[in-house]
Amino acid sequence: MTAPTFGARARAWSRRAEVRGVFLIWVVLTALLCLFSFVPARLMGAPASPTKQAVETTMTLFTLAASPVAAFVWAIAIYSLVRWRHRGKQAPTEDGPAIRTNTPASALWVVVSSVLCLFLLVWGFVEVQAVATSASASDAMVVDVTGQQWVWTFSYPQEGNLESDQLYLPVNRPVIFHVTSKDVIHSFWVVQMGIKVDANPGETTQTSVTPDRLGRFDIRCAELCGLLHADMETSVHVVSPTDFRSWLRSNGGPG
Ligand SMILES: [Cu+2]
Repeated sequence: MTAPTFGARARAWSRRAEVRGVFLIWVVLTALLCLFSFVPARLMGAPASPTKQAVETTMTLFTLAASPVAAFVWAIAIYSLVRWRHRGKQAPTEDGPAIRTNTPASALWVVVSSVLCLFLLVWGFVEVQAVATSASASDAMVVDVTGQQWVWTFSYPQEGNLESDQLYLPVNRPVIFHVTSKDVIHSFWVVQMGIKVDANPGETTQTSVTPDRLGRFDIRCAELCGLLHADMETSVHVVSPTDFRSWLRSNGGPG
């Protein structure tokens, strides 16, 4: 008698009830997760900078890549819980046979994990490199940001240290934020521009962005900082260069 061929063994394997059950749950869960993977990145509103665009693409892509993996683990767990649940009042008297090794399964798991990790790593490096360009731009505008319980203050060192509690920025010009705090730790978060950095007392942290859409966007504190933390928010107004100069002039800046 000859041993069954690989094809025959695969066909027999694919006809097993547990393989079909897990596969079915895996397909449904993967589809659901992929469907919802577009949602989280879009909850924060339309992007107002290339950085936020990159954040959205990355979040969506990473969720898509993780969906089949998560669904596979859940599919096995759900199938096992439903199909092989122990029923009856008595505790089960014996366990199933221990499976110590399954070389094809281990090999497949290692290969799939490695490929996924490598892809995420390379993608991450490329995107970080791409969004870091604002920080090295020669025409970048510097804005000093100070957090204190529970307000943000902005000052423009290149414009005679003009101070404001609203942030005004000219469109398409790179900005570098130097961020600090007067009291406790806050976190400077420009929601639709996809940047966030801690504001620490006695330290200066830095982040940068190039706003590329006109409009008014949200600035929030993203670090629990006391009683009125939830109210520690203000707006950033992205305006044309001409409007920016007239805003500077009307607020006592050099214009
Ligand atoms: Cu806060």
